[in-house]
Amino acid sequence: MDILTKTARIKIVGVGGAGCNAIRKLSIDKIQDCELLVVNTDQKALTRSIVSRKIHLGNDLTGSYGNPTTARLATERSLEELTDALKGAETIIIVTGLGGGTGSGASPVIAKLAKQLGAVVVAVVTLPFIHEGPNRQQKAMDCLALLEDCCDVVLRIPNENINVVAEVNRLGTGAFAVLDDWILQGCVAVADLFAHKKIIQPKSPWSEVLNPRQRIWMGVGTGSGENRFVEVCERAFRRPMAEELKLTEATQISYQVVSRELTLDEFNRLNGIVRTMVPQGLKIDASVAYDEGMAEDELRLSVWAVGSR
Ligand SMILES: Nc1nc2c(ncn2[C@@H]2O[C@H](COP(=O)(O)OP(=O)(O)OP(=O)(O)O)[C@@H](O)[C@H]2O)c(=O)[nH]1
Ligand SMILES: [Mg+2]
Repeated sequence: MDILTKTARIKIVGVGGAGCNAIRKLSIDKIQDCELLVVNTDQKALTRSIVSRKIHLGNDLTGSYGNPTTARLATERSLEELTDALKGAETIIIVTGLGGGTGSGASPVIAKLAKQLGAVVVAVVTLPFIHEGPNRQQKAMDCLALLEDCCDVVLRIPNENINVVAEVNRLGTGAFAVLDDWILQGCVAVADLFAHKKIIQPKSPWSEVLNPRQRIWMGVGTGSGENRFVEVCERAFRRPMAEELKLTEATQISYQVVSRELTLDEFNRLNGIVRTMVPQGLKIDASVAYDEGMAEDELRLSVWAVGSR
């Protein structure tokens, strides 16, 4: 059976080369409630993808040759197929690397369609390395403006940030492998906001906390074993994925903790550690969700802080 014929609440769409690569690992690490789709103008790249549901944008193309307009037109020719694949989802996460032709040209068309289909639309995008040059930067900025017009949330991840995260400065495919992993963690964090049956609900729904033009600080930490509570906090706070503001400038902070099970004592312990890591007096909204797919001693934390521009 085609997995997309039974409707998942969350659909994750990898767009273009980077987007398709980044969600590849998700098809192995399976996120609860999610289905995957890859779309590209480049047929060859699609063939290589291990994600089973694929759409070749424009049908007859072998790539966009770096031109977002070519990709936009190709995507408009594939609207029917895209509608079929995306309809019924409550949340659609669009994952792409901005700066090339396909991701930058196709993503806004897909985001608009997703919105028309009634979904909550989240874009998880990377911004080019500085060394990729002004041409790619400009294409990324143009696309970002379009995405901010039609998405509910845009998580912007600057590629440059990985120099802080990776132990060594890497270029080329080494850097991209680290980035792929990072984007994946961003997707998981977004999916966590929506996917699970929450044991503790956030006081404010995410839609009141996040909007596409807000500055976002976001960090993710996973950990296991005895020391997991400290570990997840250190990872999430020391190496944020997006850091468009300082925590001291945040108007609100919310965090999601996901585990197989969590006792009240454990939750209080985690909450206590989080409180030592954020500026005093800041409003903190916490939510807890269970994921049966996780190991008993495994924990995942995502922290979101927001501030106006
Ligand atoms: N995470 C990740 N980022 C990548 C990868 N390859 C390229 N990038 C980044 O993503 C941006 C877009 O590149 P691609 O995804 O190759 O481009 P595309 O969207 O397929 O567009 P065209 O190939 O020009 O049609 C680049 O400017 C890089 O910053 C990758 O394998 N993984
Ligand atoms: Mg490509």
